[in-house]
Amino acid sequence: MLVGLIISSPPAFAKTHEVSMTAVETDVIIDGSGEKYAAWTFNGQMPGPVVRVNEGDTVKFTLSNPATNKFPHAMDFHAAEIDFLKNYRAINAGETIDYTFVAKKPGIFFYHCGAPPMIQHIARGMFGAIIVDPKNNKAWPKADREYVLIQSEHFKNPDDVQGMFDRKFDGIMFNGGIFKYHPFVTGGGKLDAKPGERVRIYFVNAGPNEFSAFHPIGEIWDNVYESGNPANKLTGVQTYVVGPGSAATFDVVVESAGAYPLVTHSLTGALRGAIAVLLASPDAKPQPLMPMVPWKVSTPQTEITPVPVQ
Ligand SMILES: [Cu+2]
Repeated sequence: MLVGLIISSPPAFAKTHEVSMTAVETDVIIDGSGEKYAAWTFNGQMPGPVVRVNEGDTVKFTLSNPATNKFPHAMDFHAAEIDFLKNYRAINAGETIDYTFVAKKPGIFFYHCGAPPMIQHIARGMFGAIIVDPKNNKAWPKADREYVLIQSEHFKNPDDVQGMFDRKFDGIMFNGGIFKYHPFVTGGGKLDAKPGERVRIYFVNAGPNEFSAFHPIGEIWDNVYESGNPANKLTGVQTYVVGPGSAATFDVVVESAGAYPLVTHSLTGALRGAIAVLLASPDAKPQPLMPMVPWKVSTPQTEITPVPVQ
């Protein structure tokens, strides 16, 4: 029995993470003009905070729905393998829920509110990413730089649930912003890298409906890892489809200095907001894992345009 006990014990390196989030119904800024959107969020930001653990770690999760909110909310972690009815149920304003899971499989996973109508809770901003780093860090090459990018649809009228069912989106966002990483757009930023660096993009498609055809203009993905699991390795990929509710990890080694727009090649999405420019320069500075949350508005403007200034 002693042997059994030892085998069933968690590995010595496994940690327990206490992760608390609060459902916050609040306005967020979604573009460089300072446009406000009546969002529903985790922790007041869209997307919610990035959760990062190691394969085998335990997550003790608590969701609070403050009494000041108007709607029920919930949390569904795609990295967990636990009972849906018990753990992912919606809680009313003024309630909390907690549950525990072990992140058994490495990868990049979606998390989202599942309160009905789920299509609206995701469209309004209740989504995010959890990275489960592989136990064996030699399972893939070391990345020199890492970013999280989450694609989602923007519906101008946050109460038009029928429009969401009818796929009538007005824009596609990366990390909760229209052209958020487009340096030619007022207030737009960029993703930095140095030539020769292996840049790892943890990519999540929050949907709620549209597929992403993720493509690096001027480059080829060195490797794509389905669901971000090193065991699911593809090589030399031009475009990789990530469906709503799915995720993948993309490695690109930028060969030379220049601009490499990362887009969904579903052009109705790219041209309505889903362009993130990876700018390769020898003096590139470090950036956070998910840059610019919340959006930093530099100069107010009345119109957003992706056309370069002459
Ligand atoms: Cu919700």
